[in-house]
Amino acid sequence: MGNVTRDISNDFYTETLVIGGGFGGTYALHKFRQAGIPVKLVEAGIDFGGVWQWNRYPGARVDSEFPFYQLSIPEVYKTFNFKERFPSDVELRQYFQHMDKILNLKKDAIFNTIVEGVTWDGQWTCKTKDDRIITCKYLVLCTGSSYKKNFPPFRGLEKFSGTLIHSAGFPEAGIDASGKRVAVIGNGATGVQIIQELAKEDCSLTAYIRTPIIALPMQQRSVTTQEQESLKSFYNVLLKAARVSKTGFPYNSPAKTFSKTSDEEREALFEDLWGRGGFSFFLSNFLDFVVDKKVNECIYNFWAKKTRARVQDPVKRDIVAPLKQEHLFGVKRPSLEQNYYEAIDRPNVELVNLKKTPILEFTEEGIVSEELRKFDIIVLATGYDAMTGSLMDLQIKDKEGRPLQEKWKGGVETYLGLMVEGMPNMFMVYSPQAPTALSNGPSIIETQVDWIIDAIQKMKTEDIVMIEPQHRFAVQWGKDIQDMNAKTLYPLENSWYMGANIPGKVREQLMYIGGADAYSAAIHNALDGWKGFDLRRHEI
Ligand code: NA7
Repeated sequence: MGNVTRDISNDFYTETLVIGGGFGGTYALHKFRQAGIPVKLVEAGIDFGGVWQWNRYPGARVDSEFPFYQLSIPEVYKTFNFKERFPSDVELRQYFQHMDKILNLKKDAIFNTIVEGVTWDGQWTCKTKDDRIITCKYLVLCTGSSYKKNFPPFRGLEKFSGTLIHSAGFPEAGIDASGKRVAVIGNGATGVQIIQELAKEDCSLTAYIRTPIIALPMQQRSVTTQEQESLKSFYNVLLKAARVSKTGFPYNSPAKTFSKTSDEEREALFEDLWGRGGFSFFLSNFLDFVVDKKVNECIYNFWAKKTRARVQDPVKRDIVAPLKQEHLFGVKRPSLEQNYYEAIDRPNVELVNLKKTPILEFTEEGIVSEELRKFDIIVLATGYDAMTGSLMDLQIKDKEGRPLQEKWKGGVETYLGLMVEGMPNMFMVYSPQAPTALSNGPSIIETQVDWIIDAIQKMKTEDIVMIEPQHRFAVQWGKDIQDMNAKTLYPLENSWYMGANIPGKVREQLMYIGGADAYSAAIHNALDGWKGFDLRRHEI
């Protein structure tokens, strides 16, 4: 048999290749173009939007509040108005379409393109699933934290003959739940939104709950065009304030420490934060809840008191908001809800407490826990192989040919959450060992992308053709994170922050927990004088 010749007509070289077209990718594409650095973007989906392209489940919306969940690109924000304080997936897709229209991003983007195979031989070579080859000098991975779906290894999953659907796999047309028996497994940020939406429909809904989420009142509201227009002259300042804050939300932090406040002062603070809605109760609360169990319990008790009052059914009440604290507050991601606790109280909703009756197997007809329940539709709101899954799927090998999977077998190792040793000129955005999920997405993305562009500009000015992190510095970056983590309560909860939601994944803190402000200072300090980098200059 002769050699099959590859069609090379779609192969190309670009100085910079950006992989992923969500907030990170679109911002990178825009900024690289602005900086005059040639760039192309490839995206697995059909359009820009990242998670908002994939997440079309009933009730999908973001937990980050207006006006902070947008990019600080004046020509885009001046010409777009959101409708709600917490925009829906539909609105977010409209935002991306608008951004594309204003910036003409599609000119440099290729969709329906999955990269699987990335190697280095003096430049990066990326192979696509449909057998194209793209080579580049700089590679920017904007593949997101929540891309690789988690299908837990339930026994017999494949046997189910009804509709089995992951929350990130809903069809554009949605599903018709009317008159159907529907199961939702999981009550993370996604499960909460699906459950509170489906419960209103004429369906019989069963929610399988393992760890009850600590959900906070969203306090959704409409935002008028007039309100936005009058605020727009301050967006520049507000979005900048977001970037230099600890979490990407420039909320107030309480001035006093917990031990210095009276019971009355605490109660007043809690009431105030509760009323503000959004993440205020989480991010403006006594910060020592992350390290001190007593503080954590006090906050939990307030939450439980408020939440239990909303659930009439005593059995359901004890499942979703147990009186005695079983889970720590805020070290596993809290979520925002609109009417979740009223929704689960409805007679068409049944809760299955998986702590008492775990899922044993799936059958053709449904799910067996202590008994078989039959379903027409099963929704897996079971989350993602977060933070590292999308990077591993790229099948990247370092300059010695070692796959990333092997390099990170014993745990993630990055420098500054931006680069990996042995992978020159390759940058990551919204990445592990950066503040990522502990901060507002667009804010931390802008910090990272701007740093990458600064680094490349500096390379060009100084005649440097290649940068890569030094081993010692990368090891230290990870060690500092894990050392800091060990002093907190994060290790005590099974969260995806800790990689604990995927069987076999190394249990370690995947986020930089020192705050986005400290992170920004650290990465800029490293860039100043190239601390921790090996450099290769142009040979003269
Ligand atoms: P999450 O936050 O990972 O939530 C997944 C949910 O699925 C959570 O309630 C899990 O329970 C549950 N789950 C996962 N595996 C199982 C098994 N094997 N059995 C029973 N229940 C299971 O994903 P989301 O999609 O909700 O949110 C992801 C992020 O998107 C979110 O944080 C925001 O950043 C937006 P567990 O808690 O592990 O007991």
